Amino acid sequence: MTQFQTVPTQPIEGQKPGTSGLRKKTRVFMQPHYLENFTQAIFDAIEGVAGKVLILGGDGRYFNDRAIQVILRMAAANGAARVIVGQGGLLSTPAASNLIRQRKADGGIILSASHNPGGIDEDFGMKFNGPNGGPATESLTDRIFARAGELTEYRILEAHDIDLSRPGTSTLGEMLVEIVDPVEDYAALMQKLFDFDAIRALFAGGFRLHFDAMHAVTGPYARRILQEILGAPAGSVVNDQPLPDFGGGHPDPNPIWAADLMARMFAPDAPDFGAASDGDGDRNMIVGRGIYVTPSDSLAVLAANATHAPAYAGGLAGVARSMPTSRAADLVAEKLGIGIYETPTGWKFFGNLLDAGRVTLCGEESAGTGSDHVREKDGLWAVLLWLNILAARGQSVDQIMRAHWAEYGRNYYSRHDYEAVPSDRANALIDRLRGLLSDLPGQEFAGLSVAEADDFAYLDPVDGSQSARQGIRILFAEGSRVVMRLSGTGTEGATLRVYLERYQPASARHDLPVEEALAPVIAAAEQIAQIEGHTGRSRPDVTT
Ligand code: VG1
Ligand code: CO
Repeated sequence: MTQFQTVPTQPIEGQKPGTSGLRKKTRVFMQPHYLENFTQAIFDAIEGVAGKVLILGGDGRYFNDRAIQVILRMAAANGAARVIVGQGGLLSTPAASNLIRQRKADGGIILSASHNPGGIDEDFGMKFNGPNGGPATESLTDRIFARAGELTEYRILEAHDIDLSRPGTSTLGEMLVEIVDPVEDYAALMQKLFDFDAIRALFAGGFRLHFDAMHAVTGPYARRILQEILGAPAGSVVNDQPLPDFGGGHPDPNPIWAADLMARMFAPDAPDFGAASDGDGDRNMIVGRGIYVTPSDSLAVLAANATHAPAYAGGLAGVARSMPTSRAADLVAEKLGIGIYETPTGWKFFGNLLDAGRVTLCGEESAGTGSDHVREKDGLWAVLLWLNILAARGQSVDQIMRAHWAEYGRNYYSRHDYEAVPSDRANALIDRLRGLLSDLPGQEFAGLSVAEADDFAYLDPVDGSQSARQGIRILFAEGSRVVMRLSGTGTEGATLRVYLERYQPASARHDLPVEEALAPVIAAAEQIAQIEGHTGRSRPDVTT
């Protein structure tokens, strides 16, 4: 027999969603009432879930399975009509976004700390997406946080665990629980967007792919779509078994954490195309034989070539990029005569632009790219669009990049991360910069003169909402730029991100090592921000 319970609780400090949901150490999430409080706060902030349909799944990290059982029991006790769960508790973030839209659900809960490592001593996370399939807007996350701060009780059902291992429908109290294949609907969507015949022909012609799923959620998706449907040979997708600790690695697709992939792609017998994805499947990394494509460049190339894919054959409405992302995409948008939007970091800011039909493609420097097909960034989608373009153009990644730079110029780009810096020191660095902003224009640092400096503020052109203090921008007269902000996804101290960009129009100078091309910008950033003085570190912990 099932029994509803109202459990007395009290607010737990710090349940404030960051750039992408609430992220904490797994052990914090496992504390009594922690998950329950936050879940109830979400339900209350959306005015309850009575009679509603929700999507639920996660990236398979440690505690994913337990959290799903708890959330199901709470949804039932709160009167939800139906919860649709990915088999085995798995759903990639873009697949969850798609399911919300396909099934016209009222929203969804995605369990993931994305690119952060998993395990009992690592990170766990939880995000809520609304009926458009996109991340909760800032006003909603503010409401969730406010609700979490005043909670006195939550509702839960006493019941046995639901078997998540087989597709089918069962009941939990009055609520229906529907277990679905996590890949099926997503694969069908991809088939609609791209020229699968052309990609199939590419593989049939001997084109070699190496996709590293990093033991995260994309494994089953990549195996089904790339190998089973598109015919890439078995073994093209590696590390395709999702593991609770991602095999001990960081499921973060960049040259540092996907070092194996980089080594493979720079070896003499390298495959034609390499790619990787992150914990929850929304990020992508693109590598050609002997050439790494920065996410900022990738966005620009995809924008310039999207019409090769059936879904975008009619052209793009516009392009949006997060502020720290390089301005390579701006040059493409300008040439195409379409809109270009600059938003704060985090996918939630793209939702309104996509919903309003103002943009078709969006991207972030952190390896996130996506389109209006869902309301999240989408790792495998980016890989498929690249494959579609490669098939259509019949050129290598290297040839495509060189031609792109020759046409538009090259935006050399790098991000330097200083991780787990004591929060007071990181805040002091940013506060000091804020104080300097008005004096910077006209001053010279490492041979670069400052043209403009500000703390980025965003006015959403669709709903008029405002978001201030989104990152320090320093623009130099030569078209170079430094951006500095603190991460909103870490779980330990503060992470200072320093984004460095330098524009080089001349083809003869498109072959420089990135660090060399950026040297003056790196020196100027240090002189202006006194990074070593504040953090005590003479070099970044991670450079991507
Ligand atoms: C980081 C990235 C940001 C991305 C966010 C979520 O945020 O910089 O571009 O949207 O992670 O991505 P922050 O605040 O740490 O810089 V994911 O793949 O973690 O959902
Ligand atoms: Co992610």
